[in-house]
Formats: sequence, C-alpha cells, structure tokens
Amino acid sequence: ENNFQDILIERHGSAVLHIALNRPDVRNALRNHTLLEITRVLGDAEMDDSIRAVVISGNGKAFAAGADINEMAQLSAIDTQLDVRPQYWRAIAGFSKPLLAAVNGYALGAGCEMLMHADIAIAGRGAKIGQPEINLGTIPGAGGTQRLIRTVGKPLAMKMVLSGEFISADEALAAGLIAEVTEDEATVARTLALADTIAAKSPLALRLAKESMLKSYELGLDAGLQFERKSFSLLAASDDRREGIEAFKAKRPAVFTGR
Ligand code: CO8
Repeated sequence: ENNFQDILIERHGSAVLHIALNRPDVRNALRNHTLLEITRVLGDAEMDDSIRAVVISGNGKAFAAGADINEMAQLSAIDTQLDVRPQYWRAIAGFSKPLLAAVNGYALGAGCEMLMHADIAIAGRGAKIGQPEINLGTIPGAGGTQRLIRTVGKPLAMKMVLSGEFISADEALAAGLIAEVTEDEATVARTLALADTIAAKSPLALRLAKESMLKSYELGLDAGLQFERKSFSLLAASDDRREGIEAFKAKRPAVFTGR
C-alpha cells in the first residue's frame, strides 16, 4: 500500500484511512509532490465505498510547518500563477467524505491551511498554529486569508496573518478553529476514534451533511436553507434513513449501506 514518498497510509479498522505526513526532517513541509500524493489517496478513497472517513496527521513535532519554502522560492510570478498546486487544494477541498485532522506540534502556513481543509481538527495541547508567511514577505496562498477569517473572525485572523504570531491549541479551540484539545500523546488515537464514530453513520447522510454545511460559505441563508431542504428530502428516499428509523424503534444499532 505504501508506494508513497511523502506520506504513509494505513487502514484503521475497516472504514477509516489514516494518512500520516512523513517528511519529519523538514517538519512535514508540504511540497507539491506531497499534495499530489494526498490528492491521489483522496481520489482513490472517494471511489472506495469501504472508506467512510479519512484522518490526516503529522508526527510529534509538526503537523506541517508550511509550504516547502525551498520549492516555493524557485518559482517566478508566472510559475506561481500557473502552478498545479491550487488544483491539489481544490481536490482536497472537494473531497466528499469526512476529513479529520490530528494536529500535534506546528501547523503553520500551508499546514494551518491544511488544518482548515479538514472538516474537524483535533489538536494536542502543545500545538502551535499560525500563518507566518508575513515573516517571509508574503501572504497565505491556500485560503489562509479567506478561510481563517470566515472561521475565527476578523480580529484573530488579522492578528495571525499580519503579525505571524502563533496561537495555542486552547486559543484555537476558543476561536472555533479546532473542535477539541487533547493531550499530545492522545491526539491521533482520539481523532481516529472520532473517525470511527463518524464512519459508522450513513455515508450518504454524511456526504449531504458535509456538502450542506460547506455550502454555507458560498450561499446566502435562503439559498443555503433551500439546499439543505433538498438534501434532507433526498434522504427520505434512502435505505439508510429507513434503516436508521427501524433500528431506533427496534432498539438496535443501525447498519448503514450508503444507499
Ligand atoms: N519549508 C522547508 N523547510 C522547512 C520548513 C518549510 N516550511 N519548515 C522547517 N523546515 C526545515 C528547516 O529548514 C530545517 O531544515 P535543516 O535541518 O536543513 O536546517 C528543518 O526543517 C527543521 O527545522 P528547524 O530546525 O527550524 O526546527 P524547529 O523545530 O526548531 O522549528 C519551525 C520549527 C518553527 C516550524 C521552523 O522550522 C519554522 O519557522 N519553519 C517555517 C515556518 C513557516 O514560515 N511556514 C510558512 C511557510 S510559507 C507557506 O506556507 C506559503 C507561502 C510560501 C511562500 C514562500 C516564498 C519564499
């Protein structure tokens, strides 16, 4: 399974795929090839009905310390504009199944942006999260000026992007950037356990729930509510909804098929 240079992939149980960034020497800096590998794995996971949730993690010292500065520094303005990189980010953002991030250590620059591409991030107490691109004389390039402000609001987003200062896991939790703080040793296990919980739900309901929630970034309230209503109505036709209701009445766990 592991024909990758920059990542390790592992099945956790039957339904969760774990992607571990694996360039510890450069604090998991996300070069283009790393994003290509992640995109390939997510593309395969998209088609594989047995995979119901994906967890992405780094290692002890870093989730990811940003884009690969050495790689980026080579690119001219035109190279940068023509770069394939935004397509990788778009593919990651378009992944239809639940994507969870287990964040220990540094989540900086593109690492913070990767965290924000996850649907749910859980961070260890010692995590340091930031957008330090300003220190390099540049700005975030993978949604950091857009997603961060939508997620944490203007005051903190401006502080982080304009000063480059890092925030702690507790601050990130208070700001709504992450969903939980754990002990550092427990981050990956807790995130995998939450992924297990999610993976047992109806895949179709998960997909429509994620899609509807992400639409809230794009649509006004009325259009968003209409989108939600159509998804909600569609689910009334699903085997999984019938199964969920039957299982509830029979006081047994539901077994969802994704139909
Ligand atoms: N890219 C490439 N290499 C990196 C990166 C990175 N983002 N981060 C760390 N490394 C390398 C270091 O150069 C060092 O290499 P070497 O061992 O050869 O000296 C190795 O990883 C270990 O790093 P440190 O010794 O610094 O390890 P520490 O644990 O003491 O510190 C830090 C870790 C705080 C993460 C520190 O390495 C750091 O500040 N890294 C850079 C963080 C950063 O600025 N990230 C934003 C990147 S920019 C981005 O994401 C998008 C815009 C890119 C535009 C670039 C234009 C030039």
